[in-house]
Amino acid sequence: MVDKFVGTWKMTSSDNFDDYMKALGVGFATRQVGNRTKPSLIINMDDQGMICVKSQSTFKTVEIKFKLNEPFEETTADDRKTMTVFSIENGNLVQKQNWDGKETTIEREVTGDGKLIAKCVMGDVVAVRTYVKEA
Ligand code: DKA
Repeated sequence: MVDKFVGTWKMTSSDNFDDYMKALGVGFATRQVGNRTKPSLIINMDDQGMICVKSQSTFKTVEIKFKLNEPFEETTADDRKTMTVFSIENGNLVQKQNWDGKETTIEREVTGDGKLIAKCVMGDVVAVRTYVKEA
């Protein structure tokens, strides 16, 4: 299930991300950098089922390690401290972050043409970020 997500992905487009960051409560200066940054997403899984997701960019590199369906504490690139849980839903890798009574979801899908699409949802705001596989 997770195998198709494993690899190094490079972001090629990002739609409505500024509004998504605003909905998260990200301040102006960080949004400016966030809008300019094209991260690489590096996803690995070991034989114990531990998954590593690393988002790497000139702005910031953040790495999280977790098992599916097991909540853990995450510090996000914009410095939110969230309780996060990953699951597989309809073949997609779904990340739910909860903090300060709020919730956002990042649903990642690998499409038939081999792209990784990250759909970021906060309330009624949706951002879509597209990645292509590098390795
Ligand atoms: C993705 O492309 C989604 C990343 C979501 C990051 C939210 C906060 C960014 C603040 C700069 O995998």
